[in-house]
Amino acid sequence: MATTKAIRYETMNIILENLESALQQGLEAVKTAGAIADVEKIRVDFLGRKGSISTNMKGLGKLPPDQRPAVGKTANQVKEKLAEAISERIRELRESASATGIDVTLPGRRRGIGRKHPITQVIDDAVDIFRRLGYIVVDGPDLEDAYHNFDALNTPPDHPSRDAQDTFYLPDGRLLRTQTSPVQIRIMENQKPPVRIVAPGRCYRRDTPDATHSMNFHQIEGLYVDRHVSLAQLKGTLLTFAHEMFGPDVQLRFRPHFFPFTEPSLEYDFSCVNCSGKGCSICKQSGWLEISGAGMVDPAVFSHVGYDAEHYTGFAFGMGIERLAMIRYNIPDIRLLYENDIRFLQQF
Ligand code: 2NM
Repeated sequence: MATTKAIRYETMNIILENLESALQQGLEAVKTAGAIADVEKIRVDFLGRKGSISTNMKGLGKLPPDQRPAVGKTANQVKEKLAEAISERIRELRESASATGIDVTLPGRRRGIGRKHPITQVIDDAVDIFRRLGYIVVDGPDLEDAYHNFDALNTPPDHPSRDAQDTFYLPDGRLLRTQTSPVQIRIMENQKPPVRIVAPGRCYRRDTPDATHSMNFHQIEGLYVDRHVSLAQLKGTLLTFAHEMFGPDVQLRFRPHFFPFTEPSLEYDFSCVNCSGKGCSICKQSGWLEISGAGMVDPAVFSHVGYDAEHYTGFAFGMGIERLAMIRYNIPDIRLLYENDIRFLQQF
């Protein structure tokens, strides 16, 4: 009889022990839970219909009637303690979330005002100047064919600029334009003179990058074709540009040069914007800044686009945008223009 009684109590004690250990496990889990979702999962695991408390209570009906109230009472206490710990932990997590995340009393975050990249500023200003002189802005593809980039520009098949060392080619023979002149060829193919256009845009050359060279740079090229267009008009146009861009005291000079697409060809310089021509470190004591090239369009170019070279003449010129930006803003290294360092860009 004594043995039976002992067994009777042992079953009850096992249930009570299980409840106690479920409580301890639950409290521990609640304490270490880092997110509200984790706490909700603990609630389901311990207090849910298939949770560990309910599972222990399944044995309640098998206990002798006199033991059931004590076990039921303990189970309810365990449930209450866990439920309270869960609510408390959720309240804590909510509070810390609003403390670290959303403080409605903080002032709003200021968004910095954006600005144009110096390259874009120079393109826009140059385009404005040429618009006022009557030029129309045109563009064309960066990916060109050899005909528009070289042949139509009277560049012979063995010219070094065509070499794969200097030009980026696709396997199919197309290439990344090395200048924006192919845009002007395309316009002349489709439009009779008079033509007065500027073509700003990206160009690509297979150069080794250094302080003054980039394999991806920007140009603006101009073209004016009509009856009686002269070299003197080219000079007046470039001088007007120099004055509009850098001020009324800038001087212009021409030096003889050669390009396949112009005859005569020339390179042109502006007097140093920094020292007014007296000589300084920026103009390497020469008083002059090399800008780019220009010339009278070669009759061979006109014949490629179907213009009658007996009736029409034209001038063309190029400008390196980065070069103009470096002069205007006194930038010592072309690579600064491509690094997108906000501390650099904020200065312009
Ligand atoms: C330059 C220098 C000299 C040029 C020539 C042409 C065209 F299409 F009319 F033949 N466009 N641009 C030219 C002439 C460009 O850049 C240094």
